[in-house]
Amino acid sequence: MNTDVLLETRGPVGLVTLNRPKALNALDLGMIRLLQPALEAWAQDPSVKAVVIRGAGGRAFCAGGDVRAVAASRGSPVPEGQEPLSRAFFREEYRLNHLIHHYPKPYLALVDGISMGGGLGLSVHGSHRVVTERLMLAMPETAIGLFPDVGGGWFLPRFPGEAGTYLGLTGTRCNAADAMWLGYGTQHVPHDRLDAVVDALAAADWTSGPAKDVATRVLSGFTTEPGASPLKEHREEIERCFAKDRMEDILAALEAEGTPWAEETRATLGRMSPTSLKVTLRQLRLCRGRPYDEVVTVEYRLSQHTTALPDFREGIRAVLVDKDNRPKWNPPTLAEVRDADVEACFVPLGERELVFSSHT
Ligand code: QUE
Repeated sequence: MNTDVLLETRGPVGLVTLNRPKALNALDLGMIRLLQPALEAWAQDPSVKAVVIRGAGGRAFCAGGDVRAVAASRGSPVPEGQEPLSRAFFREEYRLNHLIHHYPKPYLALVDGISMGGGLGLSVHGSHRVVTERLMLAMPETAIGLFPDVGGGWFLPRFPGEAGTYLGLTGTRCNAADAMWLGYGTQHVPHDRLDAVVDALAAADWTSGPAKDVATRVLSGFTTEPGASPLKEHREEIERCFAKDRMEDILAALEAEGTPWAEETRATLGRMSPTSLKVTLRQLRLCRGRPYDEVVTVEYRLSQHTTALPDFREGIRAVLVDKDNRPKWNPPTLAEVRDADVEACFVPLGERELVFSSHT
């Protein structure tokens, strides 16, 4: 029996526990295949009033997608009659995110600890994101030759000003106060109150009003102040430097800024995949203000094209396999990444385009 996702009901609450703590609850295809039918069934079940999702182990909500397995599969031949993991994984992950995005009931993520990449896909699309003082939030994909997927093209441009551009390009880690300022967090609740939150949701009177309002009211009894956001303190510099449409212009603006923050940011960008940076900036500009379903179509194309490029396997090697954190990017500099190489990542996939049926 696969116990990587625990599913139970607590009265009117469908409770999901991501249960791969050794891998920081990173989402693999098996977990997606447990989650999708359970969430579909709860959406239809009138006795379930809300869904709560959390991570086991106390360190992470979800560290991302199982990009390591995808990278490994990119390097080996696909058995006859089978589909490559890179195709199945991203398609099913996007289908799950789509279900959550359009979920007909309150969907509450208790985001306690690490939440990166695919972890945002399992949380940002729901109705409530309860964050705790242990939150560590990031979209770090440019460090592994990828791009901010799972709807990054949709939610990053909705963060204040250019904060999403900054976070998507640099992979900067945010704390709970940052997450509340961004609008990712909807409630800040102390870590040691989360079990009580689940109990209160299970005991709530769901007939007293619209389910979303009931959930909000229950949570309001647990909220605390998150403190000042370090990210917010840099919002003016972020505006000045990241409201550009070309990576070269962002780097020039950071250089002109000349502050320690700007120098550190420039150094961070210098470690990321140059191809990823250019693809990500183009993604964020192209998708800004577009409806979610359109953004996801673009991102699925990006997932298929970018995982075939050398930087993806090299990024996984450097960050997750050998952990030397010394990736050799190809091409190695922004100047060598041609516009045509960037555009090639956005090309439609013909008969393999992502399509959603009306109820998924
Ligand atoms: C960028 C990413 C991921 C990452 C690191 C990055 C990612 C991901 C993981 C991860 C971390 C710990 C694990 C694991 C995976 O790290 O998507 O299985 O135990 O899943 O810089 O996109």
